[in-house]
Amino acid sequence: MPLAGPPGISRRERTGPTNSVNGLERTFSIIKPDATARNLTGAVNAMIEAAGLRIVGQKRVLITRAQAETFYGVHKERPFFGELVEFMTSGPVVVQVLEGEGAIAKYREVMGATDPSKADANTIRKVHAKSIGENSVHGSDAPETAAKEIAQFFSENEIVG
Ligand code: RTP
Ligand code: MG
Repeated sequence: MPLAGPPGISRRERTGPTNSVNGLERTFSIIKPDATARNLTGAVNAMIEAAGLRIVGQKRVLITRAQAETFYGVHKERPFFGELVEFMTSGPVVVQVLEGEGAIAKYREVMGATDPSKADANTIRKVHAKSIGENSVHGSDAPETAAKEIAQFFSENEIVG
């Protein structure tokens, strides 16, 4: 079957830098080192999938200091920045692309508040997080950041919707 759009042009070029494909939104997720250390990847993924989000890209990696500093660059003047970079590079993480209707807001809901003591019942952070710093998961907060964060860690052929 012929591909839609002009030949020789990739899907990313046809659609532009977007986090929305076929009407479905994509968000970027990280299962953080405190969760991988406690063997919780499957438990977190079960909560993601139960909420109706589809894991369309996933890999377990060690992120470098430079990657962590870029990723959390918006927080570089905050007092917790050094600790945050230390923590995010302290062990394996699982980076993910999640897809679904309203995926960004839905995943923020599934994650719960940044501080687990303030998170709603049955959220990932309420159930699994250790503290505000070691809070088990990251999720993008807006379409622009989702597109940027996905592109930092995934190439187009690693995302299969
Ligand atoms: P994330 O970016 O990781 O999804 O978390 P978030 O949007 O809920 O929170 P954000 O304000 O973006 O903060 C980023 C991460 O920095 C750590 N943090 N530590 N010690 C502290 O007071 C403090 N505040 C924030 C957390 O790991 C938070 O997820
Ligand atoms: Mg954030």
